[in-house]
Amino acid sequence: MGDQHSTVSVEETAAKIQAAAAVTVLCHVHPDADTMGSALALAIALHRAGTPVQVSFPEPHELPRSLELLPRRDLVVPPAALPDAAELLVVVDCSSADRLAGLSGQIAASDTTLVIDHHRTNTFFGDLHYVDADAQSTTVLITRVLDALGVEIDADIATCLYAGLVTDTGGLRWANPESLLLAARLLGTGINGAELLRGLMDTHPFAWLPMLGAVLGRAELEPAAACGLGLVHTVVLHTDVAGVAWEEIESVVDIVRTSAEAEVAVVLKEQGEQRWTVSMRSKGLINVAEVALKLGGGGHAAAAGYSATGTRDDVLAALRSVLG
Ligand SMILES: [Mn+2]
Repeated sequence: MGDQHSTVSVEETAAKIQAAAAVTVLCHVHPDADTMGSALALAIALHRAGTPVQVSFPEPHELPRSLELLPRRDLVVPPAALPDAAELLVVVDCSSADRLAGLSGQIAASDTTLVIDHHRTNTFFGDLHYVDADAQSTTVLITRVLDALGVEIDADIATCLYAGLVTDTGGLRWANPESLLLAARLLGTGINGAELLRGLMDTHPFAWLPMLGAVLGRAELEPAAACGLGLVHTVVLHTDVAGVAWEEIESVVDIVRTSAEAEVAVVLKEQGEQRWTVSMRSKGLINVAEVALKLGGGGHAAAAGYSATGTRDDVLAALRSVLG
């Protein structure tokens, strides 16, 4: 296990990748566009350079519909098809080993685990870490690595990088200057950014609408919670989600967080009998990554999450006590 002393520069990261005879790239469980875009961008570059490379992610090994927009998914293999041990394991967009779920055993089995991530709550669980919490997406970091490797950013790689960049910046809503400059550079390769963004962020099956109706109808506002800054929360029950993929459920919090009266928005998603995953968003006054850390999870200052057990009221009570 590494620690902060195992931090490496972008040049050292590129050199390590260049020296590897074969590379396995792992994404986090329930992959999103940032983890998969990062993995595929790196894999496409390595494949082109003649380095054997494969991408995988933990079970359930089912790619969200929106990520079918990404190129070269033939580089993605199911966990069972991975070698037992990789010479170089690159883990992208994962703040902790548990985000690899059933694939976390790959860390101990590989010669070297290189973690590339932008979560402030990263636990430095590998051997080498290129972690920069000021980067707004892991694809920003992958771009720096590809530049250090002298890789040409073609349309396929640009599509993967752009997918992670736009989704992790809320469709560039909170993009910083580095992100916007990167967006301009990637669009300059000729990719259709509007079509990609619509497919990734603004497209849902019809079943999303009745699910939203039920879930938003039970939203509650607690003006006194979160130090008086206001908390809005709702619950996604198992019975709401028939015919709706988990990625559709992930989008609920982005609607709940628009409530003007609440600094913090929370969605409790029922995973089983008294088992929940909790998504949190803040508007900037409360650091929800710190809240999530205290409750066993992690994330970013404005977007974080954790797992919890108990009744809905137990989970909300524990959350209120941390939020203040
Ligand atoms: Mn990310």
